[in-house]
Amino acid sequence: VQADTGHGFHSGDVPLTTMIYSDEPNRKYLRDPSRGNFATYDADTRRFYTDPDGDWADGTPTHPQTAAVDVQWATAATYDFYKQTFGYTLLYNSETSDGPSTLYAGVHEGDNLSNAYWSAQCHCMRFGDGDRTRTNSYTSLDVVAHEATHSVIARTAKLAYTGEAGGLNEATADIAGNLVEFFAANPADEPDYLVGEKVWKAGPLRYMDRPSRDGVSADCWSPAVGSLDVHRSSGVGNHAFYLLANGSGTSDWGDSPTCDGTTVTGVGRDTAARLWFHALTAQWTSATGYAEARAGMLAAATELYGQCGAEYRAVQAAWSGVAVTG
Ligand code: ASN
Ligand code: ZN
Repeated sequence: VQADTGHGFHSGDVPLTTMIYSDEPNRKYLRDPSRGNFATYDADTRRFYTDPDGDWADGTPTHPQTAAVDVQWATAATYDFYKQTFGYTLLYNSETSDGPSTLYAGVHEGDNLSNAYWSAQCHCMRFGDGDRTRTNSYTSLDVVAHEATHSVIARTAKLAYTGEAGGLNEATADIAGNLVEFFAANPADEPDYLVGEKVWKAGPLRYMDRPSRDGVSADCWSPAVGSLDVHRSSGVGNHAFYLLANGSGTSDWGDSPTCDGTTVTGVGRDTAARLWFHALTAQWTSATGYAEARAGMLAAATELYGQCGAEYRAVQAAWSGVAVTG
């Protein structure tokens, strides 16, 4: 196990755990044996990244290793977040219905691609470089943690990717992306309840405090929400999480209002995270929509904190605050 340094574009100067194979003593591989052997490859050449001296990339988007440093570091942070916060191990080496699989990440995907995704088929993540004019490389911490979280969802609630379950799926990925930002506390990437703020130059891709700030996402549940794109119906879940963690009227950027005009008192980010993750792993199923999300999280609150305590009532208030009533 090697302790190296990388120079990322979004992440800045970061530590990297890498390895050397005994039959190739003169090069290091961007592969982390301390975290399930997670590794990053070049989507064009399909080769894993190697380096002669362990000083990786130079922080510029033109150096081929730079995006790989961002992703490798961000995936390590995501791994540590899940392990330390929930005792959950991201199964990079795991059995799927197709046999053993490892969650690898490909960078420089496509041609100036302004997107990133997780694929159930390859059980891998892929990251585009952005067009460099309107977008940067899609390798920021919140984006990487978002994509890795799709693999967590696929192993737990298995939320569908359409309708309200799809919105809840996307919200879960956005929430985790932000929780990992808070966890990593990287001075190069301040935590903020914004999604993809380092990726799209004109502003964040999405806002959790008041999702409609992007002009298209939903703040509040309505019967129409289930027919929106999953990245827009996610607003209901993102907003509920924001209210649960922080309460209403707390945003620096707007006033984070509730949909029913009530005041919500937050339980704090750590408790909100614990409630959400417990609902995801123990209550929700593939067909869970927003009403079932509320019911499942109330059950989680009872399991974790007892019946009708402060946490239970905060969960009620947060979901009611986004117009998901019991
Ligand atoms: N970046 C998107 C996501 O992970 C890609 C997609 O539309 N599935 O949600
Ligand atoms: Zn997603």
